[in-house]
Amino acid sequence: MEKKMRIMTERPLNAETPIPSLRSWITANAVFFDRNQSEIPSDKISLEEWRLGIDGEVEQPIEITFDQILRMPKAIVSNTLECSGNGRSLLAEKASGNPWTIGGVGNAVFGGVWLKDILDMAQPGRKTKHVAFEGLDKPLGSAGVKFIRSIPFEKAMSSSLLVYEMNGEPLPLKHGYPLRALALGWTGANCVKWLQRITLLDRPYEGFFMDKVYRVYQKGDAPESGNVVTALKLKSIITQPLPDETLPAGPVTILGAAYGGEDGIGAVDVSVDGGRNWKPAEFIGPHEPFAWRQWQFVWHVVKEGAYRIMARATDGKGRQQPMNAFWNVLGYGNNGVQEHAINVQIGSSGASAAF
Ligand SMILES: Nc1nc2c(c(=O)[nH]1)N[C@H]1C(S)=C(S)[C@@H](COP(=O)(O)O)O[C@H]1N2
Ligand SMILES: [Mo]
Repeated sequence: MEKKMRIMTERPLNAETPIPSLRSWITANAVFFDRNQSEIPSDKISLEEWRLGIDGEVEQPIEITFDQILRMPKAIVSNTLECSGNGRSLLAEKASGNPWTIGGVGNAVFGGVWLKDILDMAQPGRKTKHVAFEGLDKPLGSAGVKFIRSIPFEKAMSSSLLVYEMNGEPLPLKHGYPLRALALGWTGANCVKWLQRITLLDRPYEGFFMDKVYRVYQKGDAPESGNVVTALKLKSIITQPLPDETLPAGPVTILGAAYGGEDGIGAVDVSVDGGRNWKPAEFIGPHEPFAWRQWQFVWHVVKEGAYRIMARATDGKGRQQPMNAFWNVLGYGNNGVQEHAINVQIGSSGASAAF
């Protein structure tokens, strides 16, 4: 089976995971999607010289060595990471940005330390509201803006990690070696790679990557007026069959993955008739907070023809995935059931639709 990344841009490197590689609970590092605003740093980073600085609204600014981090209590957490713009190319109305289909997402087991344990070492001050992360990557383009992002102090202290391991390997260079931030259940943009400095602030960080992008806004509105993209939105993707595949009649195992960031997944329902009738899918594989759930639905198809398959997720609180995406200028958070439907052909192509 073809398992090559679909490269959207080479410089910076933006590439999506091939659909067959999304059929596993763990997404292998070699095919885990790549999303970069800047140049990936050189692999010459020396762990001896590397330091993580923590400053800003703290009682005690500190510099931590990599060795100190390795000696701290360890956290191992599985987390589904998705780019805010994943699914953008499937929107009915065009939105600007990388043309992701469904492969701007992956699930990995990360090893590292709780961010709280690191921040506590610097003794956060009372005024702290946000935590800003800065990476080693050098900006591309004339604007020369560094990728700096901040998350609320509460999120940083409750459910965020600094990770140095991914799926049992040292964090690969492309994914932020030697250390990256991971705001569990939040989109990739909140998870700064090649981390070198953390600054505690009394307000959100102000800068291009906070104010102009990763904001949900409509045409004619100022980007700053929109909400910042945070948690993953409830969604289900279909990973088997592939879109527009032709299959013989007989049993077809429909596979997919459903994820909902912080609220988990309660159920997935499948329709093979364009949304008229729905039947529950069955979950397969591990079930962990912050990680997607793989599901399957065995479809016994006897009649040749064209079919439209849809999947709809329900979260742990009973809320359902919307039938249609909420459109916005930068095409973030496409979680529409309709947008993620696929068409397949059963039997010889050319046979007409059964409905
Ligand atoms: N330093 C740095 N961190 C970054 C980025 C970046 O360009 N520079 N891109 C962000 C975005 S938009 C996403 S979706 C994720 C992608 O992580 P991955 O390439 O490991 O899949 O990293 C985030 N962290
Ligand atoms: Mo992203």
